[in-house]
Amino acid sequence: MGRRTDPGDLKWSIDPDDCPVPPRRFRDALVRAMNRWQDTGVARFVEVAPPREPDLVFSWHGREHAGCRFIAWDGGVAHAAGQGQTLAVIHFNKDTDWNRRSLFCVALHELGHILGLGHSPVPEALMYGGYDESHAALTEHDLAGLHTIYGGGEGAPSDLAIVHFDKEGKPKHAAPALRRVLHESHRFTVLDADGDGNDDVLVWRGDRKIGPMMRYAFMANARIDKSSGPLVGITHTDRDTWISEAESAGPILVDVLDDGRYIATGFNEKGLPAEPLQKGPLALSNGLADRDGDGVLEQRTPLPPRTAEGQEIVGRVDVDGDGHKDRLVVSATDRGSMRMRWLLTGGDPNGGNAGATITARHISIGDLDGDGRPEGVIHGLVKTR
Ligand SMILES: [Ca+2]
Ligand SMILES: [Ca+2]
Ligand SMILES: [Ca+2]
Ligand SMILES: [Ca+2]
Ligand SMILES: [Zn+2]
Ligand SMILES: [Zn+2]
Repeated sequence: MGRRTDPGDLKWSIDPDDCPVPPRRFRDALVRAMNRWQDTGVARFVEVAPPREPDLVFSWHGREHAGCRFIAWDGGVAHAAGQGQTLAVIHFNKDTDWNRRSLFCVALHELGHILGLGHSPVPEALMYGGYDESHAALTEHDLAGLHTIYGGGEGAPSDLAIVHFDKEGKPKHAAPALRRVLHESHRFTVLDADGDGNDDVLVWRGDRKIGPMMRYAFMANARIDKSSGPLVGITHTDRDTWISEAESAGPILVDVLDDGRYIATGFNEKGLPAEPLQKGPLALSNGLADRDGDGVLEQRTPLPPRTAEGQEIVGRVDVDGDGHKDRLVVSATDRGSMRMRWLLTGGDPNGGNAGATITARHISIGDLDGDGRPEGVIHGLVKTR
């Protein structure tokens, strides 16, 4: 939902007006909840009193009150507002029956919103939508979200690494990895889903189960800015779903039936699949094609990257910063992974000295932060040389 610039120094205070519980009990619950987040090593909370200005104020309100544009409303018990702004607030509903446990659980959950987490689709996660007193601890799902925003945490096979490239074309970590987002049978791609000029990362199910899609959008230095989703019902039990780009039509989601018939859907300005497209010739950059436009794909699964001399997928970006555009060549390995290498041209558009070679389970290239230089999104890095 956004990133705080100050997670390591969050100054907080309590507005005691209308507090319906003993103020000491309220404060204790808040401190215990803040301590849980502080234990992650990412956030640190410091209580302040006037004249020092807080970044976060806890206060009490009736169910309806004006002037509050909250970011998350949790069952009428509380909400967080102002996330990403100078002053964030957590408003507790003074007309709810509170006890020690509910104060703690609600504070713990709302603090997650303040730190930038949205609602999780995972029922056991603290940040699962909807308030429930059984959610009294940070789970691995909540931590994965926190570490995706601020860095840290342990690497896992389901991470997507975000890299940029050094002067030899070797990948270097550019930003925190997207932690634990690519589970077995998930697919991902990098493209500009909403047309704002920055590429996004899309993740969806690839195993013919009804499943959600997530979209991750990025800011300067390829750090995650916001995620959208889960968008449910993007994939279907009877179809195979791919997302790729057509030269003139931009990003397209294609649902393919076993006989090759398909539905192609374009994306809207919010980066979501919108209206089905008219039948017509289709050729996507991943190889899917209905060249005669009869509504049946001649090529219904993506082509593996060509071997031999390889397939140039992103030509014409200057990786090593010498002012000359370089060539990216990808090929499939015989072990089902991808190999990617840079040819640093030094000005000769057809030549090029071999830069680094990267082998990974899957690599997708784009410009996540719109600075004109490519980032790589890498799943399952095998080796670099
Ligand atoms: Ca975008
Ligand atoms: Ca056809
Ligand atoms: Ca160059
Ligand atoms: Ca970039
Ligand atoms: Zn409010
Ligand atoms: Zn919530």
